[in-house]
Amino acid sequence: MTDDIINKFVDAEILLDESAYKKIKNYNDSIDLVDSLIKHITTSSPEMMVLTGKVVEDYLEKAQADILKTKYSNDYKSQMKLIPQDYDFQILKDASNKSYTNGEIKDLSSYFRSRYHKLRDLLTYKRELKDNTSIKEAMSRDDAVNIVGMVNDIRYTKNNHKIIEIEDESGSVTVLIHNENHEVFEHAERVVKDEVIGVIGSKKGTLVMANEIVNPGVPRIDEKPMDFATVFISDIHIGSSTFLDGAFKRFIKWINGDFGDEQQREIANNVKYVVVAGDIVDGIGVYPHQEKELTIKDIHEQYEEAARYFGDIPNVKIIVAPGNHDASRLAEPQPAIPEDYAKGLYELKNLEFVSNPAMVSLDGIKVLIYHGRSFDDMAMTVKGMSHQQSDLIMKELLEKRHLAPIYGERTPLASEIEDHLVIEEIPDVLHTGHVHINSYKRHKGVHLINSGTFQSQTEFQKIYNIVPTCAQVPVINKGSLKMLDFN
Ligand code: D5M
Ligand code: FE
Ligand code: ZN
Repeated sequence: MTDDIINKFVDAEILLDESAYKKIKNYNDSIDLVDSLIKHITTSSPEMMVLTGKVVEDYLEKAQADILKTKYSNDYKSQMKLIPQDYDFQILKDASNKSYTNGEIKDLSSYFRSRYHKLRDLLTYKRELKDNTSIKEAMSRDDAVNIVGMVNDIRYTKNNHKIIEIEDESGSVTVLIHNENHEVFEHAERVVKDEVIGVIGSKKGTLVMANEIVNPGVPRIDEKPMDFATVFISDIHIGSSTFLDGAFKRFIKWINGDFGDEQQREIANNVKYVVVAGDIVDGIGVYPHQEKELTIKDIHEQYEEAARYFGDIPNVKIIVAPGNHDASRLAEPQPAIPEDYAKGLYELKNLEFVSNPAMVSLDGIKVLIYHGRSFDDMAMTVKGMSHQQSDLIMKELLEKRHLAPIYGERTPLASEIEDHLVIEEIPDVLHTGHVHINSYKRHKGVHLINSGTFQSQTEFQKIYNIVPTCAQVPVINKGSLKMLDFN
């Protein structure tokens, strides 16, 4: 690719400076751009010897303006995206190549130590916990208690007070939360096993009476300017007999400017990125008797079919993370979908694969992508939480600064040397899927999005009374959420 760019200019007897080269290389469709640039230069300024970054920039700006003009003329058609866009795409965090173990037990202690230290560091930043001591030290003194620990047990007394057992490297202690202490008790009801919390209270014999439970939490973030649109989808389940191919085709037509009313086409025209948060295909052997519900029974074929669909979305950067139906190991963090399974998708030059979870930057907007397997555990464990309201779960995970706090339930977590599911950096957008039900909330400035599904209700979901919201696609258009319906 790199040599192709240079060779083409050499053939045309045009020299490139470094900034021009970088700008061209960073384009999604750089070879098309090279061809059109050479044609443009040889016709309009045949004497040009050195192509600078500024010329490339001006050329693209003019091209964009021409597109807008076309848009406002007679019809919209797909030509609006014929010119490649200038992406600023970066992968900020990806666990694909940072997974060192097969999830073997010997690494469990380093995994938990990593989790504890990362979260304790975040908690120690908090004003109210800056003087925290070890549990051992707190219990050897007689004054106020200010500690940070990982939750290893939660239960109730017979009088319905709450008991939370926490531990650090020095020891463990039993924390009692009185049920008449409403505010703290209510917080304690949301505490789950294996999360790391701060406890402020007083010593009472061998117990700690809690006055406050502290989460690592998130500060309010500033709104960033966004002059483009990003589309969020997940749970497409290509290969399943319940995959809504008609709706997905309409979605693709819309992105290409060929579907929808004027306002919807206007949004389509702004789309620069599509983020896919897992379950792109239905996979095989994911649940018992799945083959009865598959129209494509080979996982390679499912990805080839996916490549045909996504191949119809040119000039938009597509980012794909795996889910529990994809061809990646099940334990999280899940490495990116491997090339062996998805050759056709790997051939699409505007498509990028990342791990689950992963953090990417889209023109400076940080998007944390997580499929959402841990929502099953949260919905099962915490009163008031459900698949229907994944926004409440996302808010809670953000405050806990961990994507899958509960260890050893339905969410298989790989016991790596490092815990990759700690939310170390606050994203601008947290994008999840898995529950097949759309949700959206703004929490402290962070967009919390669940992108629903393109699969209608399955037999499995009927049993669990899960009613999916199908083919409804969230788009952040210039900073605000729009929902588009492709039913
Ligand atoms: O998940 C589709 C839906 O099914 C989603 O709402 C979660 C739910 N689901 C999936 N697996 C489980 C388990 N093991 N328990 C409870 N609920 C579950 P998908 O990942 O697309 O199959
Ligand atoms: Fe799914
Ligand atoms: Zn899923």
